[in-house]
Amino acid sequence: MEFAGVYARYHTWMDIPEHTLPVTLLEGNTPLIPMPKLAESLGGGFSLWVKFEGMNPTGSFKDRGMTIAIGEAAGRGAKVVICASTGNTAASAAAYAARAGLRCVVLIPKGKVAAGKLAGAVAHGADVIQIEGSFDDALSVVVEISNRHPIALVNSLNPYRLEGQKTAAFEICEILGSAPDWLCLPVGNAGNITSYWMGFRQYHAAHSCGLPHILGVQAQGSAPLVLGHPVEQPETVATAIRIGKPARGEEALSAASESGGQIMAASDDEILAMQRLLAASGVWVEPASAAGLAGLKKQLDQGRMDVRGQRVVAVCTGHGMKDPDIIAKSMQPPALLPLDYKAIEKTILKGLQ
Ligand code: AN7
Repeated sequence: MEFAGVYARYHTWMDIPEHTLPVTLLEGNTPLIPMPKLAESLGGGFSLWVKFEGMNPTGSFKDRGMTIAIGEAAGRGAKVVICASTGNTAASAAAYAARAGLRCVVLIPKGKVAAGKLAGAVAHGADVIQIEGSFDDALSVVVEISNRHPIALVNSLNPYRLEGQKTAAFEICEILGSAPDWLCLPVGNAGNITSYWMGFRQYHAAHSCGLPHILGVQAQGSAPLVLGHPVEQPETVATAIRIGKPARGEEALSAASESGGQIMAASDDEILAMQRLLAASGVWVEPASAAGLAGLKKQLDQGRMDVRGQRVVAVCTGHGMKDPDIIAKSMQPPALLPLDYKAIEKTILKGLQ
């Protein structure tokens, strides 16, 4: 069967209004990549897959929810959509709004959005407003604007975002034949962890495919769900999850406890080290997307989790290409040589010894 996006494939599984229109860029159906080498380097004895959500049309998992949120907004006659964003939501909203012929307004925290994400929002014709504040400040402004004006909010407070995002859980169960034992993923505003837990429970109710334990991982400098209180000035190299007051925090904590999992924090160094390990296996993700696996590694190293004989899926939420500056900062820059055959040959052979 030809794959025509998450609405076409799964809309009968979604609690969405009749008026929702299919507005698709053929999102979803992302690869579940076996990672045997990485599993070995984490101690071995278990099976590991990466659900590479960076392979969606705008390079992140946000497309799964945005196709539904924008389709719903367009179907009820909205002309303008709005969101706050650390970057990926903005790029996704801009693309799907363009597809549906809607105006898109995005609010982003000044100086804290990766270049590729901002460029995406601009390329698709969104009105981008940078504010002197955090993502959390931006979210409270857009919520108020959408309450006062006929402008549709497409952040994950919008329930139709979750209806679309939960389809990733269905895909994992379909490929593996049942749910994995563990699902690891990064947590920012906590829409995605909430969506996965909804998806796994729904699929289990229909197909008795089991339920995973969920390991949600925040960045240490912005870990409100670990600390138990909001973080006023969140900081992390993983700018996608630089969020101090998660809108779906309660649901995230429930997903972790009901599933027998947990929410934990990983440091920026641990996140960047995992980004390099993933890249060494051929999968280049943005820093936030390495957080889930950074958390898994930390738990395994400290003997706090035992996954021997089990199946673990790590969700890598966004593509590395959207945040190339991080690589320039954290790795060796390329050698620069004159166009001199001997000098180039010498450098190459030195690397071979
Ligand atoms: C790559 O784009 O919040 O816990 O405004 O871009 O569902 O928020 C991005 C979040 C993980 C966290 N990985 O997901 C935004 C935004 C990547 C992300 C998350 C984000 P949620």
